[in-house]
Amino acid sequence: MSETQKREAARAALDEVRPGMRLGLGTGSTARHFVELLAEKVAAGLECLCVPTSEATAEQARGLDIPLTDLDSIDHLDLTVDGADEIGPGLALIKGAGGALLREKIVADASTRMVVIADGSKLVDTLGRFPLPIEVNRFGLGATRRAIARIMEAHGAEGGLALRRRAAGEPFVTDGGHLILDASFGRISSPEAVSRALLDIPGVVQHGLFLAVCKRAYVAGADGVKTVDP
Ligand code: ABF
Repeated sequence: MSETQKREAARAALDEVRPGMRLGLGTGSTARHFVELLAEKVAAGLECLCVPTSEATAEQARGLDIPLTDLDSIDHLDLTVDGADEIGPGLALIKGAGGALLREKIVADASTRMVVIADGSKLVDTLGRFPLPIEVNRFGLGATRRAIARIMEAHGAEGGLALRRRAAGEPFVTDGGHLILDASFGRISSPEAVSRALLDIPGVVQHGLFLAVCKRAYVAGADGVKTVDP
C-alpha cells in the first residue's frame, strides 16, 4: 500500500471522531497517519483524550501534543482506530506484526467501537496466510512451543512456528516484556476454535486473532477508500 492510500484510509476513519471522544490510538504505519491527522484536529481545537496501544504510538502522540490518558483513569473508550495484517470474513482480523497485539486487544476490548484502516491487500477470504503472532511468557517457552505446535498440527497448519527476533538476532521483546512466536498456519478455517485452543495454553498471554471486535474497515485502493462492514 502507498503512503497516500494509508493516509486516505486514515482520513476516512477520522470522520468518525467527535469532540470530547475518548480514543484508542493504534500501532503501525497506517495508524501513524491517523495519529498525525488527529494531531491536526487537536491543534485546531478538537477536545479528546487518547490511550495509545504501544510505547511507539505513545511517543508519536506525545511529540504531536495529543492529550494522553490510560485505562486506569477512564472507564471506557468511544472509538479505537487501528491497523491490521489480515481482514477476513465478518471483519475477523489477524493483527500483531508490529508486536503490539496485547495492548491493542486490551484497548479494542475497552472500546465501544473499533475500526481498522488498511489497504486492499489486507482483505482475504480465509485468515492465516499471514503468520499468526502469539504473545507468550518467557517462562516455560519450550513447553508453550510444543503445545502450540500440537494445535497447529491439529488444525492442518502448513508452516512452522518461529520465535520473533530483531534484526540483530536477539529475541523481540514486547512492551509487556513477553516474547512472540509467529505461527504459520497457512489457512485458519476455524478462527474461534484456534483462538480458544491457544488461550487454553498457560504460557500463552494473547494472540493476534481479533474476532467479533472490529465494526468497520476503511480499505484504501486505487479507486479510493471503501467501507467494509461485517
Ligand atoms: C498494528 O497495525 C498491528 O496489529 C498490525 O500488525 C499493523 C499493521 O501495520 P501497517 O498498518 O503498517 O500495515 O495494529
